[in-house]
Amino acid sequence: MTPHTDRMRSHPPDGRFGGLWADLAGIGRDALRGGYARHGFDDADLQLREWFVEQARRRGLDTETDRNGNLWAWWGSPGPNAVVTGSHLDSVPGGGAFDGPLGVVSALLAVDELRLRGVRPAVPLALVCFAEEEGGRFGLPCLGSRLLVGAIDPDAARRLRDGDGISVADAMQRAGVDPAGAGPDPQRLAGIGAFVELHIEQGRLLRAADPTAAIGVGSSIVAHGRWRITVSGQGNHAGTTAPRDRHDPMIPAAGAVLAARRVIQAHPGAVATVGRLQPIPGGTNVIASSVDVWLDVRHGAAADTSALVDEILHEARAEAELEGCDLRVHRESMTDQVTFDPALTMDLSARLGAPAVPTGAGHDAGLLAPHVPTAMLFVRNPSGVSHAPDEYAETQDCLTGVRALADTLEGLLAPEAVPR
Ligand code: HGY
Ligand code: MN
Ligand code: MN
Repeated sequence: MTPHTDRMRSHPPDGRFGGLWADLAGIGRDALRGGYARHGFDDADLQLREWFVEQARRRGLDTETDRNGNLWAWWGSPGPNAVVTGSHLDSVPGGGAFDGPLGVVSALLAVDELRLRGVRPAVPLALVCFAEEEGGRFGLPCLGSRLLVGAIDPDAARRLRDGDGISVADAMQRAGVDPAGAGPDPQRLAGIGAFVELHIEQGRLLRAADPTAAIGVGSSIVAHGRWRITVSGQGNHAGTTAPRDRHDPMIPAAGAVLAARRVIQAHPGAVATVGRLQPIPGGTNVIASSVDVWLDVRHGAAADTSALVDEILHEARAEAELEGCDLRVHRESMTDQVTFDPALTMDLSARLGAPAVPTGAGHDAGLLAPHVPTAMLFVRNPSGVSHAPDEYAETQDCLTGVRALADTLEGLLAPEAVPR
């Protein structure tokens, strides 16, 4: 395999990246928040899926939607030791353009690149778009990959509802996927020989590792989870209720927000966030009767994350006690720490001349990693900002990412790479 940099000269940067990127630019724009609102099985997602199927068709790839609503495109008939690459098409509310779609566009262009190089895969190559990775609609991240690997009870998944009360089952049905069939897909999982997800980097660890690196290789994902805290008090009039007569659930809610910050300042490397808070009834001149607060906490392994949550809840409960409010907690998701395949990671880091870096962002690759040899490639994100409209990667770096992905896939597709 010639060094990665030489290969970049073998095929000059092409405009197809710009063309595919332009196809997506107008789909699912979030008029209220800026950026994008593309959520599992909603209209924008269905439009993106149609686009992907058309792009796959143009490349002679056979597409299928699996029992969990994940979308696949095959070069070669599905079979054992398949090399799989892809990511997701959905976004967080008001999300950026790159988180997810960059991995899908790069996978399509990597197929083009492999064909330009005359690569004839020794095993099948599949592109995949996992369903509802962000959990932006139904509250559970990596819904499609969790179902695939059996990391969630299918009935519990079907019952999840969005803000309008639409269930996952209804949304899947509307998208043409029979919800009754959702659940673990051991045969499909067993057929995967390796999974590689290319993703825009989120955060600044790649820059810290090597400010000149356009590409990084994922080494691990920190444990991360989501908790819904419901505080109940006494709704009342904002103008006529004296402080001593108040049972205002917003006070313990505020306690949770401030405790999250205090706790992570005490634990280097930890992060805890309240980005979503929903008071009922939500009137300006009304003391709320209850409030839902969502906590996103990430640190070390699952036990470390849970210990931080306990600290935060301890402080919020103390505030609830003082305010005469009731506080209840529901854990919505927990994903333990994941280390990507060490041999694959080391090989890619050497082959691509790219530093191996950890990440605090969850990915479908994190769900597959315990089951199949899995790697991640990160494309430089100059600001590190993600989950926001100004998430950005330079086109040149994206093209370098396509070539790095093509190099990676070429190595995995070669006859000598196929385990006997
Ligand atoms: O939340 C995450 O880390 C991912 O973007 N789903
Ligand atoms: Mn994301
Ligand atoms: Mn993502």
